[in-house]
Amino acid sequence: MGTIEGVTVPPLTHEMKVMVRRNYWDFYREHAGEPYPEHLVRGAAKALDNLQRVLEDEGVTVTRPDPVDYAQTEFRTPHFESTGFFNADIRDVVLAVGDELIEAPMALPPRYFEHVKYHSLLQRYFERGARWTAAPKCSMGQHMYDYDYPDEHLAFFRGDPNVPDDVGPLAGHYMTNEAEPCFDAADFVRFGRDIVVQRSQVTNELGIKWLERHLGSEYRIHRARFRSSGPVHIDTTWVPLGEGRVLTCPARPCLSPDLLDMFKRAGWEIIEAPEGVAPAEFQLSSRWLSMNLLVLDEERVVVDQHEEPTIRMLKNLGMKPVLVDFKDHYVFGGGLHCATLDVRRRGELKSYFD
Ligand code: ABU
Repeated sequence: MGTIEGVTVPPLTHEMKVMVRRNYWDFYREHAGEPYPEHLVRGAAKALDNLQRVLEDEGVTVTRPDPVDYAQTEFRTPHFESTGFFNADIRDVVLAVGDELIEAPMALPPRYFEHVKYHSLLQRYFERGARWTAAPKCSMGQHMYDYDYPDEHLAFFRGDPNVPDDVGPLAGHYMTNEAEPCFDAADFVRFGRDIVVQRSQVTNELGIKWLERHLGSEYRIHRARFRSSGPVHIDTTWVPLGEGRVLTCPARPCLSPDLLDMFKRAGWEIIEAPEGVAPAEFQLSSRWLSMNLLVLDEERVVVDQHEEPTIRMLKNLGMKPVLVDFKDHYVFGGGLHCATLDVRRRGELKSYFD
């Protein structure tokens, strides 16, 4: 699980606009480099502690990064200068595939050094037998981003259904180009030996190819498209609920017939997630954090205790919702899946889609 202490408001550069909802752009312009308001950090830290307690009560071993004072995080590379880091979402930074932990190259400058926060934790896993890999870090130089990408298209937030088909990612046009491989780990979702990925504002085709070639024939990568005007991270769009069931976001329907066929042929049920209850339009995420669930096993799913419609859906499916008060973490853009990384699970590695 991640930690939130020390989060700093990132500068609102052109590329950061894919992360931040338009009505917060002025806040980010005014407060770049400053700590986020203390009451927000305190609330999110408490939500994370709630989650840790609930997971431990369910018998999950939870490890968290050592506390590090990142309050002073200005940095400069030969290609850019920035401040970092702005959330607790380890899911974006590290991909766990089998016994391998892969540091994602990331795509946004404030996240360049985010892996450092997890370094000693990853080293401890390495010492206990995990394979530890870092994907080639991209430079995050200006040549990687499309500076002609219009602000008004960057302002179409993830899953806004009113966006016409001929703009932005809906027309195959992204803010990141293909100059260097980049990806955030949260654009990949694992189904045993099959991994579904979306080309997003922070994951490009070269990044996907890097992972595909790196993992080799043991895993199959499936590229998928969803109707989203600003895709960033797949874990509020296509979310496994255990063997045979996947949740789909009604605001971001799947546009890949091959993927739908693959799931249907294997007998998987594709279930529309209910609307979330939180009225807020979070500054760093869509309102679909309600479906950003943490599945513990075939029966138990961790879900925010306020998300009544989702809780009802899980019960109707015969699953056991494990409730946690996590809503105060949403402001930093991360739900239960984002803030966690399941590193070790019982069971066998399966192929579901032969
Ligand atoms: N980090 C997950 C956010 C995805 C979304 O905004 O829907």
